[in-house]
Formats: sequence, C-alpha cells, structure tokens
Amino acid sequence: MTSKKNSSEGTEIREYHTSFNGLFFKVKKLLHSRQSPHQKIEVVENEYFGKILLLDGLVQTTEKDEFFYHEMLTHPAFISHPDPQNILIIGGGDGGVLKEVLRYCIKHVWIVEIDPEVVEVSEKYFPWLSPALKDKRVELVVADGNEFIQNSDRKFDVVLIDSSDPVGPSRRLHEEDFFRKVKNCLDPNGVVVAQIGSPLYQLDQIKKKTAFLKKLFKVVRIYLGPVPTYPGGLWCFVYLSDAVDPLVLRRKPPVELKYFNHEAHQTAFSLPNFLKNNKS
Ligand code: AG3
Repeated sequence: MTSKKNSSEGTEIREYHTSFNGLFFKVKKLLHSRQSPHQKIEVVENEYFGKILLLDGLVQTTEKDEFFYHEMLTHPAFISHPDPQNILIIGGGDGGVLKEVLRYCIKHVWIVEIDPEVVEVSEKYFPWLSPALKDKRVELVVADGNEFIQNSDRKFDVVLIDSSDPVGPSRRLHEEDFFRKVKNCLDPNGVVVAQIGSPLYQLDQIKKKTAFLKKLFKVVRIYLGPVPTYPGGLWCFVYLSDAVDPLVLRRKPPVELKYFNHEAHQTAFSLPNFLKNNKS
C-alpha cells in the first residue's frame, strides 16, 4: 500500500494494495485535485460509487459505501459506554464519523483535523458535513491530533481515531506514544476506538499495535467490519478501555442505521482464528 505507486491514469484512478494488485475506479469526472501542504487531496466521481475522496492516492470514503466504515468506527463505543457525553474525534475531516456521533444525545464533540483543505473539500462534495459543522455541539479544531492530545487537559468519554494509513500526516496516530497520550485524556470509564487497517495486508502492523496497546489498556479488543472499497474489503478496528466491556450493551443503536445493529456488533467481535491471540 505505498502511495508512490498510486496514480490517476487518464480515465481511471487506481489504488495499489501491493506491487501486484489493487482496485481501480473509472473516473466519470475529476472534481478536485490539489496538493495541500499536508497531502494530495482528490475527489472523483464514479458511476457506481458516486463521489470518492482520496488522500495521497488512498481511498478514504465513497458516497456509496461510507456507512460501512463510519458506522462501525462509531457505534460499538456508543452502545457500550455508560454515558458518552464529551467526545473527541481525531482525523475524520470528511465528517463521516461526526455525522454518526451526532445521532446520539451528547454534550460536546471536538473534531481535530490537521488539514483544513480536507474539511473544505468535504463540505463542498460530501453533503453530510456542512449540516454537522453547524450543530452547536460541534467544535472543529484545525490541529495535529498528536499535538492536540498532548496539550489537552480535558477528559473525554469516547475518543474515535479516524486516521488514514500509517504514512504521511497520519503516521504518528498509529504509534505507542500517541496512544499513551490518548489514555491520559481519557475519563476512567472512557472508551477509545481506532481504525487499525487491513487484516490481510497489514497484519504485522496490527499485531505490533495490539502488543503495545495491551501494555496501556486493560481491555484491548479487535473487531472487524467490511469496507468494500478499502484494501481487502475487510477492516480491523480496536476497542480500548480500562473499565468498559464492549459486549455489555447499554443502549440501542439508532434505528436509521444502514449497517450496524446489535447482531452486527456481536458478530464483529467474533474473530477468525488468524486474528485471535497466539495465532499467526
Ligand atoms: N480513514 C481510514 C482510511 C484507510 C483507508 N486506507 C486505504 N485505502 N489504503 C478513513 C477516513 C474516512 N472518514
């Protein structure tokens, strides 16, 4: 998944997952393509998936399948936390996670995005972002998530880490040091959920990450969700806490969701052998 090999070639945009394979989308229209100070931001229109957002050539979200990822990153924490009120989203400038968080009766949500151009572009092309930003409970902070968390003296109930791959601006958001800082800002009953990559292409990184996370948190539970347009089509998330058990359900998820429900939640935490402890 090196961004170097990714390119938009005329009427197709390709994301290489290894040097030998990947995923392509026919470009109906190139809507946006610009190198921001942080990364290359592209939005293309595809006949089937609708608008697609790519950062440094890596697919982040598409109109058609965004709900798989955004629902699975958000709702497991919200149906299991005893009282989620103060919420922090790190990354996620496209607003997909924010839209899910705002379905709950929360007090305040901070969204910390390093690249203001991702927010601007998403406001223009992804219709869910603008109304979310107008919500009185939302505070957008343009900052490096790693620095924000280092300097914050708040305690959050739920922290959702909607990073990109561990290259470019998101690299630090995958490191032990960052998770230690996140823990310092977590309420004792708090829950952290992070996306941690493809169980096929990034298994080594997932294993290394869970090993250091186990030193930091009492509860470290990987769970899975399908994301059709991400490498391998299946994605790993990690649920972290010192006090909350993800399988003790404390509230019903919103009924209007397209993917997530209690059964999907239980299933997500049932892991295949190769992801269970001590299996390689
Ligand atoms: N954040 C996770 C994107 C990971 C995709 N990786 C890839 N295509 N190689 C997505 C942000 C959406 N809110």
